[in-house]
Amino acid sequence: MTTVTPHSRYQQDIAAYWNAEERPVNLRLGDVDGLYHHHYGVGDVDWSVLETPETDRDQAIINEMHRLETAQAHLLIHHLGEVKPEQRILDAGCGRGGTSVLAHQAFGCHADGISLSSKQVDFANRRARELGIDDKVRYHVGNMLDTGFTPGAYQAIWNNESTMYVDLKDLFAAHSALLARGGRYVTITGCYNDVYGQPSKAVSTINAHYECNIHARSEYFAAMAANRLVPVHVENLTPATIPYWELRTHSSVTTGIEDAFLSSYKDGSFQYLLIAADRI
Ligand code: GPP
Ligand code: MG
Repeated sequence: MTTVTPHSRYQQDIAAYWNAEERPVNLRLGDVDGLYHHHYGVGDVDWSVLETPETDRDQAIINEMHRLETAQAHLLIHHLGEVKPEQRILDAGCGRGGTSVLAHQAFGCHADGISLSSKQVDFANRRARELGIDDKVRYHVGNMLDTGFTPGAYQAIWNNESTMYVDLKDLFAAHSALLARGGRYVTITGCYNDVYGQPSKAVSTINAHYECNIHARSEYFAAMAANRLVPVHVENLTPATIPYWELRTHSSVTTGIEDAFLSSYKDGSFQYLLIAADRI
């Protein structure tokens, strides 16, 4: 396994957390079609899956959850705009690599993924080899705040639920340096709602569960504005993700965090947000 020296003790802890992670909610969903995601789902649920005969019901629920997670990735990719086959894109906090595979398939372009977890990177590179796309899709063990990649080399960069592991000012400074002028940045993230106030008990529970630090919604826009990233589209995906979490409570792959998501989305303390921004 490749290793890097993370910059902080916290990053070492995060690498260890994701190196140890083998939750069925991620592996069994990925096994459906070989696309392994580390994010949640959006869109309407086909509730008829709950009427499936008992022997097949759990697999039907898992298939449906996976469909909604893949729909989330397609939504993010849609907001990357136009990417030409000769251009490069970067998946910051790539997990087991699912979003990069779909983005490469959408654009035919080069995709780099970066993660602190050598286990995730090895897994993702193995999948790219199996898919025969490893000449164009490469995953790297590294720190998204200090990638060592070529400045200005990327037409698009995204964080699919990975911003809660980094300081946003540092993150957007790094992305701004890597993006070409006119390039696109997209994140889908969970953020706490400034209108509610400070992080609620459920938001704190989510932080403890994933060893992350969910940012305020306002922090995103302040840190983007400070780093030449100008929002072109902002969408509150909270109503679109609640059905996914409700379906997840009916599955055999619950992790115990479902109620914290559902209660904080419903009491307004937490939001599932998409932000797309231009690098000016
Ligand atoms: C990853 O999803 C989740 C995170 C990286 C952090 C939390 C995200 C927020 C929006 C707060 P996963 O697919 O690994 O999680 P799970 O195992 O629960 O499905
Ligand atoms: Mg998951």
